[in-house]
Amino acid sequence: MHLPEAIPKAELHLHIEGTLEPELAFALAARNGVELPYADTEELRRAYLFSDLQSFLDLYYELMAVLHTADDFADLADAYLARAAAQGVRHAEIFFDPQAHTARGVPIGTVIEGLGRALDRSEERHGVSTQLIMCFLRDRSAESAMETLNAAEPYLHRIAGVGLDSAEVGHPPSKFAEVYAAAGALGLRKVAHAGEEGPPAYIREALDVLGVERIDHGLRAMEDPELVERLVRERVPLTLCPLSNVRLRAIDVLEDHPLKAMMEAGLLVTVNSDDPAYFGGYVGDTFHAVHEALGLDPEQLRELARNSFLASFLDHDEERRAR
Ligand code: ES4
Ligand code: ZN
Repeated sequence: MHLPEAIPKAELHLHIEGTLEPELAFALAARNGVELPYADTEELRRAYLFSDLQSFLDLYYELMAVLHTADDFADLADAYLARAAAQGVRHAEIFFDPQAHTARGVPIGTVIEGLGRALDRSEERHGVSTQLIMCFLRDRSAESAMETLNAAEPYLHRIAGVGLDSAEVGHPPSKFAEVYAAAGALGLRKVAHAGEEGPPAYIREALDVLGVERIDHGLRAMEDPELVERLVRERVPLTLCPLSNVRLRAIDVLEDHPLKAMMEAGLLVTVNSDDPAYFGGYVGDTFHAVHEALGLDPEQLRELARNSFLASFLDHDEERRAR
């Protein structure tokens, strides 16, 4: 059998800002004259003791202060693509959080042009095809999301779809009904984080109110057998992130993760890295970890890899070529 790391796969749940390794954070801080409140990379790594989603997000947003120029975003994305390629990734659908940058005075065009520069040379340089998914921060207002969509209009040729991320509880999908309708009318694909910390009802809302084609995480679907039945029947893909769930304390230990039970229930699940710089591994490492912790057999690992292409935005011919 191939090593789990080496199986060709697609990554569908990856926040590009969550690939900022401490070494690159310090290098960009020096380049941009930004002072980080950590003495060195080791002290920064020691800060990665999260108790929940919010404690992670606080650090995630803080470290973004080092990202200023289009070159910074290009370097960030290029470093991710090199690591992903080394772990068998052939196709990546990459989230970015424009509001986290525009709120600090970095124009959305700088972000998209910088990321786009790395993505444009990714097939040639790394053998990885790419798409970009623009996420709205759900703990900001619906108006701010709509302003973000409007600001992105000159760059829509670079954007495949929209997503919804950040602090989930108290910010149900229905808050963003209008901006998702507008995104759909512009021809954008639609996904949303739901059921990471939020209840199964948020997964239903993402499907019924936002019309998403994929659920990011969807972990808490398992509390609701009727919802599981629907997700199986409608073949709704779930982009699971097992290492993230452990680091953010949604699950105590990887051995308790319901991934295998979800596969056995007939759900179309994929395995992804979420924020690999923070959660202890890229997607190949994640395949390796679930193989070890959950005893997935080689056929189940191949199923996860197959699912990742089936659940991607690639059409059938593109998907076959990427595999
Ligand atoms: C995120 Cl793990 C996770 N959940 C929600 N929003 C996010 N943004 C970056 N990582
Ligand atoms: Zn995520």
